[in-house]
Amino acid sequence: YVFKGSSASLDYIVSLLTRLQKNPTTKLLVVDDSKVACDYLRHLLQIQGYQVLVAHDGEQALRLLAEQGDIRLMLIDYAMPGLSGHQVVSRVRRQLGSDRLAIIGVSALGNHRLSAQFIKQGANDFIGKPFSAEELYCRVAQNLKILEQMDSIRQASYQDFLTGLYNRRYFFEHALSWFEYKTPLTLAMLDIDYFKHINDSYGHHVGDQVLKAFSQLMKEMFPHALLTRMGGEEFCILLPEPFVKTYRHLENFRIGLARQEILIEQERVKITTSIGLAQWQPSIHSNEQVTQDTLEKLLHLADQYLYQAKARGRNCICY
Ligand code: GH3
Ligand code: MG
Ligand code: MG
Ligand code: MG
Repeated sequence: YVFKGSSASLDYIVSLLTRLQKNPTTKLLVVDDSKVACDYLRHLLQIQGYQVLVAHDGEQALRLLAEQGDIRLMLIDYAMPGLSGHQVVSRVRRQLGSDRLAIIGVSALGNHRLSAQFIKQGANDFIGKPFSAEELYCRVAQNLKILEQMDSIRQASYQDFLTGLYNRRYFFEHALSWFEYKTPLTLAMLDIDYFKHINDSYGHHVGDQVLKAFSQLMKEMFPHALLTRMGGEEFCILLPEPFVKTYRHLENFRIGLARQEILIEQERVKITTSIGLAQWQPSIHSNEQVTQDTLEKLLHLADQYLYQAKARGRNCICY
């Protein structure tokens, strides 16, 4: 109905529908004490397919940002009763970096101190009033595109390129958040046995394919775990499950792996894995602080058990 009676070209409609299909809920927040200004911005942005929320003062804007969690861009006026646009930006930036939320300051054109101050407080961009719809669209689209690029860079920096699993960096930045749910956790360290032989016998690139196949098997067996390639042929499984349950799954995984042949370019490759298993129990009585040290200790313990599993002859689990 947006297009009824308008002269939007077919190209425009197709590009809009494509964008809606790709990204149906890019949420924007418009903050302005003037209802007329809010309605105008909302109208302009909605016909571009964005989902638009509105706040009439700074406090309401801060509340919406906290509640919604997935607002990608905020357009914010400078002069408002209560918190000024600058103050809101400065507060928001204590929580959300410019790689998570784009902020465009809006104010009367010609006052360069206002625009500079917006940027100094952490806004990504600035638009002077009055602005054309075209300028608004360009700036919004450009800032959203930069966020998307940031997202893909972040994702790439957290992913292991060969296997698609998480890498060490992701593990050490995020594993601790798994301790917040106050449920028992089990952590397993896995190391493929005699992997050097695989490389020596079949070549390094078959070795790579084996690592990929091994990772795929882990994903299928442990869809709810945090799966990390810690390095080389060493992997970590973190699961919010009690020890006994994880142990059973790991035993099935280990036995299944040893039985099967991985088919890679006419080669039938057999591998086994050694596993060290450690558990963490949330303390019910004390208000124990979970720190990086908690994680390091758990890893160290699992590592020691892995070492034992190797010493015991490999293809087994120690705990
Ligand atoms: P163990 O049973 O004691 O673990 O013996 P291992 O041969 O698996 O252990 P070692 O640590 O001696 O060798 C690991 C090998 O893994 C050496 C290295 O060349 C190989 N490797 C590490 N990363 C990769 C990789 O990305 N691709 C391939 N193809 N091989 C890798
Ligand atoms: Mg105002
Ligand atoms: Mg090994
Ligand atoms: Mg190793």
